[in-house]
Amino acid sequence: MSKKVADVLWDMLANAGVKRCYGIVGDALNPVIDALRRNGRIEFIHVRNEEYGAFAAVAESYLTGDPVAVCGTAGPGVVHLFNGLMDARKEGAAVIAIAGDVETSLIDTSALEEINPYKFFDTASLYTGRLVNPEQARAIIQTAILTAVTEKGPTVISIPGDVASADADARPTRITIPAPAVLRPSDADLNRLVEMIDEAKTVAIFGGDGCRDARDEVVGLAKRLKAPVGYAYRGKQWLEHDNPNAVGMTGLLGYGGAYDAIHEAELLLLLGTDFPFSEFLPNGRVKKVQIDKNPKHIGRRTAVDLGLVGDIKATVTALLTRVGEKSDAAFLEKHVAGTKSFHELLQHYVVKGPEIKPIRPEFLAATLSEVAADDAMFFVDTGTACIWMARHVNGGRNRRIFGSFAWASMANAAPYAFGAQLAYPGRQTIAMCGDGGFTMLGLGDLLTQIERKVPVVQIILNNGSLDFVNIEQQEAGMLPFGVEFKNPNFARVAEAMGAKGIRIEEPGDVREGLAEALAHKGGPVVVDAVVDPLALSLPSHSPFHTVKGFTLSMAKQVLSGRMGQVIQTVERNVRLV
Ligand SMILES: Cc1ncc(C[n+]2csc(CCOP(=O)(O)OP(=O)(O)O)c2C)c(N)n1
Repeated sequence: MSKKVADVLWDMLANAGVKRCYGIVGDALNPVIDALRRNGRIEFIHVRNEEYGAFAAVAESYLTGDPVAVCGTAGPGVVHLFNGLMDARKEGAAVIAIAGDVETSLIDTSALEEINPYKFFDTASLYTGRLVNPEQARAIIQTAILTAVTEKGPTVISIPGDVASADADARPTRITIPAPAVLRPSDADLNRLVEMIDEAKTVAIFGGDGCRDARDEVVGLAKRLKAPVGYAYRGKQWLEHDNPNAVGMTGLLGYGGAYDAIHEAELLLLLGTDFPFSEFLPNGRVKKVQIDKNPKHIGRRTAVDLGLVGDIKATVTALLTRVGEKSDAAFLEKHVAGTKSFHELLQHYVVKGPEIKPIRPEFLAATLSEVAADDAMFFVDTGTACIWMARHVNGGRNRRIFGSFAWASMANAAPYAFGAQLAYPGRQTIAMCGDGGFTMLGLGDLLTQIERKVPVVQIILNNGSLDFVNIEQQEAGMLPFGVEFKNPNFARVAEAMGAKGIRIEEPGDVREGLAEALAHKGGPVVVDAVVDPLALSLPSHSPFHTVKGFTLSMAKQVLSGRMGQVIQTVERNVRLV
């Protein structure tokens, strides 16, 4: 049988390192999937919702660095992919979407399930190609793959069924993937930076995911400059562990001395970070230098005094050959001490945890951090889980922590964990899910995990509410509205579906319940952790309007007869400070 266009597609994707394609089959996509079956080198992961597959692909690609494919059929199928593709765009994952398209004879006729792929994918996709003629195939597929891999983001190949099953052009379809280029700033800019460092009495560092391959270099620079190191969520896993200069995170989830360190330093080095909360970054007297391989990141969150385009490893390596050692450690010691006392404060609900019911999420997360393996992979849902993971789960050289930190979608953790487990079979994989998030997307595709017997542990923070929004509303001085719901017993639901279910209601059962979940190897586990819905959390540095808003909300609740809840909330949380 002669090669079809769809055969060329999977050949090229497999040659580029794609190992899996997540999605759902159907009409326009059928000839494409038939070719995947014939090809045999790429595993098809049949999910129950395309969005779940797209999130799984994001995690797989983020962790492995390889491109990963997803597919959805024309119209509704590709629409379901979209949220995951936005996540890939924001989190920087090479996801290639194979989008079913209507027959070429129907294009632009408002046919059933027709969607204009250029318009629809425009916001998410770095490149969208519509394959309407077999002769375009090599160029479109090549461009989609190389763009995804080198620019680290999603691309789309829209393919009508009739073109997929047409005979392929006979020309060769080899593809080569270049290793990442090394990017270093000019000597002039590096010298300017060295001057600024030499002039500054005190230096602080704030790093993000750009420090991924440069951990040792950044920690080495911090040691040399006696600089405290704060980090964005995406930098935590690289810069926190085994780093005596670590001072935690700033922002809404913040903890430690990071906020003070970056505001009190004479010079702040922003390394590989696009931290979006400008209000938590210093203005005024602090001089700022930003280094990033993506020039679009420079100066967009806060005005900087010097911007350098380069990858962090190459740039810091070059810097280390030029900067001298600073001798005064007082600034560093002050902020490390501040971090230590903040940490002690944070331990309040961890230490008291065994006696408090409903279970405090701080205690749950800290216990999880203790019982999890040194190379565990943690995934976190957008919601309060992000707070507890940031503050109470410790990273480690071989641990991974990943969330929808830049896109902030709900329901990301369970599919992330699924994709990660497929990429690293047998490695401990933990998703900390909101009950809103898990019921939004995780529950249906728990069936996929069960069928594949993947040992993913999903811990559901069963607080009966969209708690993060509950906090947001209170901080804005509103009355909580639209945030409560009723949950089933998730452990029993999981058991009925065929997974292992563990319900934890008693604080005394937390350690044992988590250990049992992590020891289960035969398939997925759902831990239904009934946690305190009133475990609200104010940011480490609460701007005045936040505290005022919170107080106002309390006042409104009192006036509306919710006094009991107010007393409970205040009573439970004021003990923290
Ligand atoms: C798809 C999506 N819808 C809505 C939001 C807005 N949002 C952010 S956090 C959150 C609440 C999450 O609730 P839940 O999953 O129950 O976790 P909790 O905060 O209670 O731990 C909502 C609604 C979002 N980020 N993503």
